[in-house]
Amino acid sequence: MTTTRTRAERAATVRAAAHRIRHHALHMGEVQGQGYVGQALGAADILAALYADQLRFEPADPHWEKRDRMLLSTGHYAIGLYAALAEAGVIPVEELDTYGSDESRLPMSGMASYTPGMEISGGSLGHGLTVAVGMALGLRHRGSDSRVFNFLSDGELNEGSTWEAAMGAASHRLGNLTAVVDMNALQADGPTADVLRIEPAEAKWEAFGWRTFRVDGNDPEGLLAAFDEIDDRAADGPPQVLVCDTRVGRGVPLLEHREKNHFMRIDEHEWAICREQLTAGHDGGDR
Ligand SMILES: Cc1ncc(C[n+]2csc(CCOP(=O)(O)OP(=O)(O)O)c2C)c(N)n1
Ligand SMILES: [Mg+2]
Repeated sequence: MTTTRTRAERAATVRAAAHRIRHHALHMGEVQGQGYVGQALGAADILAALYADQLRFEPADPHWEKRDRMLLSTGHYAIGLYAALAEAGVIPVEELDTYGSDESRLPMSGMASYTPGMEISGGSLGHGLTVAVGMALGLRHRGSDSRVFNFLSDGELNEGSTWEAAMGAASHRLGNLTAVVDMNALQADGPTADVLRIEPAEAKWEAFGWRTFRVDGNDPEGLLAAFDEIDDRAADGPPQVLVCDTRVGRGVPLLEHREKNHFMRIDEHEWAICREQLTAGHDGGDR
């Protein structure tokens, strides 16, 4: 990204955006009384780095041809993406009140056909990277310099289709494709390490021909440092992956330390505590 702002200044913007994304996610969780709040909190810094710093898009025109494509393959993370899209001006903040209700454009798992900013319909895991490969190839054939990002989870690295797509991307030298993996060490049935071990993850991506980075996914400055190395819009290099270690529930200690944190049920009285803890933990920095 060409900018005269220092990385520290950009990181401050990302940190502030991530904080608002977390508040939006808590709000949507409260509307439903439950949900994948922990994932949204954990991924907020990554989503903020993407939408507040990396992605090229027009908030008023989600189908703008020259946009970068951000594919959320983990449908259940939609709550986090809606929060980021609201922060980015693609979805009106007031519309978050409708999250998960009938007739809403913001169902619990986003729909490409009617959710603004949602490039693919999620739900069935392990398909995002396959679609991203096709999109990246298609954009390159058209001479476009748009980039394709695929946000995927560590649980999705258990899917064979992810690795078929990884091979395809390297074979076609899709340098315009970046995978961003939320390594929160968790999946539906428990810790990823216990369900199906995928470490050492970097070695696997490298073996599949990807240029690989690994950072603390809750550290905006580190995220931007990695994204700066990745960003060259070179459509003919190896595909690149950023493996991000994150913590479920990040920013809200009550949720960070909760057992059964894949799909959280949060008591009515706890939402206010969550909001207070989130606000108390923020350093107050802003754009
Ligand atoms: C193909 C497929 N298999 C199973 C599921 C059911 N499922 C929904 S979320 C989830 C956990 C996937 O791991 P991850 O995304 O890492 O979980 P999280 O970090 O959100 O706890 C599973 C198995 C699914 N949606 N799609
Ligand atoms: Mg996970």
